[in-house]
Amino acid sequence: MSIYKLHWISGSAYAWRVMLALSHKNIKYESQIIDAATWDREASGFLKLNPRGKVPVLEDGDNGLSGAKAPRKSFVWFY
Ligand SMILES: N[C@@H](CCC(=O)N[C@@H](CS)C(=O)NCC(=O)O)C(=O)O
Repeated sequence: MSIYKLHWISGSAYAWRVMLALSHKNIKYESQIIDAATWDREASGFLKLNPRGKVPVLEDGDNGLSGAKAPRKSFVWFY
């Protein structure tokens, strides 16, 4: 089971960048696709993960790394 969960919306190039990095490092993750048309950030609790309300967010259980660059930089260090 993966410790990572990627929150993303369809068509997000920012999310693709994180997906490519995960794939390149052969890191397994759970995919949490969000329907951008009906997405209620407050109701879903998403703002607790990223107060900016944007995707992608990579959740590792305790933390949420938001943005396209932060997760990729972390992977370079940890993997
Ligand atoms: N600079 C951010 C940009 C993130 C961003 O703009 N994400 C878009 C999807 S591509 C988003 O969450 N849009 C939803 C919204 O703004 O309501 C990053 O690097 O991740």
